[in-house]
Amino acid sequence: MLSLVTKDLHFMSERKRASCLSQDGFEIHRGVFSADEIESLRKEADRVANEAGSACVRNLNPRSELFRELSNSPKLREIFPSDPLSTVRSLLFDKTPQENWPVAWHQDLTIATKAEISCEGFGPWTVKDGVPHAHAPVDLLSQMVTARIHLDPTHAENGALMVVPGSHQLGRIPSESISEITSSSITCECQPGDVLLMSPLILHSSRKSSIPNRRRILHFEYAPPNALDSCLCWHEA
Ligand SMILES: O=C(O)CCC(=O)C(=O)O
Repeated sequence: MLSLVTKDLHFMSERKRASCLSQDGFEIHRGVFSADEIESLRKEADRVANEAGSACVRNLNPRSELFRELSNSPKLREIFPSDPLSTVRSLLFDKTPQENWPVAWHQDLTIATKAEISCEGFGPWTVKDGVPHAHAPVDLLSQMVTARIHLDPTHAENGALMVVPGSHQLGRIPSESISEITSSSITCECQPGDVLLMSPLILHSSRKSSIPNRRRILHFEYAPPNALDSCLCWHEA
């Protein structure tokens, strides 16, 4: 089954066409935010990262009114495949020459909730920065969308995201099958103001930066209202 789909993935990535969120699991929107808008977002990102004392900051909602407004801004809403979607998790990734890390191939399989509550289909549970996270059913994850707003030029050399087009259609990918399909990966190079939309189920990774440039990215996850089982509440919604 997996090798049949893998053939399709190779076929899709060979075709030279603009990517499409539903088919490929990602799409890049160029120049969504202006240089002035990006400059104020960079200043806010630096303030938030300094205050948190970390290059990876979770739960931006209570930390920044600007980011809260941004996650619901008409410019972002306009590029979404469907509406309405609620922001359910937000992060800032600030790869700097001092704090610079590789990210192994993975799918985003967890969601952040207000409390750990036993609920069918959810788990195992972990706690990240004090917030309960559960592995979520594929059916829920497939309704979610992530928007990554690029604040700096992001190339292969400074940790641009790599994705395997179409891999979001494979459900949960067993770890032993990952290496079979990463040969059809592509690198999503972006400029400040570009927005990458992706399914949390797409297989993705990033390399450690090999140049001393920053790579600030705002990462917002969205879900349709009422998509979450009623026994749980999103941490940020
Ligand atoms: O920003 C990156 O380099 C990777 C982040 C990531 O993999 C994730 O958000 O799951």
